[in-house]
Amino acid sequence: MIRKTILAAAMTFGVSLTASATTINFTDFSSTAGLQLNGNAATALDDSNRNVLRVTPSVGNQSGSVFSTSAVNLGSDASFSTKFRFNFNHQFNSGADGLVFVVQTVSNTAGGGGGGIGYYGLPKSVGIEFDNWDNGAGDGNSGNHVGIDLNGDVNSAALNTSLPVLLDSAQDLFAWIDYNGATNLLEVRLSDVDSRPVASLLSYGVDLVSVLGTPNAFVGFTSGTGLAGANHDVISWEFRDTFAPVDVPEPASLLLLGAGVVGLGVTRRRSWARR
Ligand SMILES: [Ca+2]
Ligand SMILES: [Ca+2]
Ligand SMILES: [Ca+2]
Repeated sequence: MIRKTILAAAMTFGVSLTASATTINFTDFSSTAGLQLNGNAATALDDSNRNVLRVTPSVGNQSGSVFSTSAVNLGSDASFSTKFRFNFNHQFNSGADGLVFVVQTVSNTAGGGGGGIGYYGLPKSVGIEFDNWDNGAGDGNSGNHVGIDLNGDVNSAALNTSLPVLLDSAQDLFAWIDYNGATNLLEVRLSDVDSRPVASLLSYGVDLVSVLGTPNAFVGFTSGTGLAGANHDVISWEFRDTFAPVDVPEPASLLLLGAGVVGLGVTRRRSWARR
């Protein structure tokens, strides 16, 4: 009995330290198992023959979203980390309206299209928008910006209008979004190469537990088009239900501690066996 308890405890502890916290991981979208596609969202083959998630196609007046079928439990402090690769292409009338990474708790539907980017009107939510159309003051008068939106309001709570990339470049772009519930800090990173930038593009303090009202959230993407449009494609996506930034190596001390705990379990087992 004692032996079993010690081993079980050691294994549980080791798993929690060394196993990945990944709960969603799509290297492509040849399968969308576990996802619900809403509105005009669909899978598609892009120009490079990749199976992508086309959250909205390059057609006017579209609204689409893709969310986890089941709510993900973010834990008591609502922490999460995610990374995705995306591409806006086949623009018409200069490309619009963008893509939003959304954590919402009420439903897994899409909001208003056009300048609403499929996010407008979603209550109890946070949206990180990649906006390629200038709708005026709420967009910082920019047609190439990243913003943090709350509770379905596309007038961003925080904006960066000096991006290192052009959203309408039709090139693959990479985004990293991390929320640390212990510090209440939401950080956004963006690059045109697959290498996580050291500096964040946006860093915003927000108590997500208060915004969401529950740690159980549908996570995914929304998009919209209006009189202008583009294919808004997500090419790959990883989501973790803890603060564990993707592409940041696990601290060596944690790995050593994990190994030590496993070693402890083995030692106890041997000493018990001798009796
Ligand atoms: Ca544009
Ligand atoms: Ca806009
Ligand atoms: Ca905007």
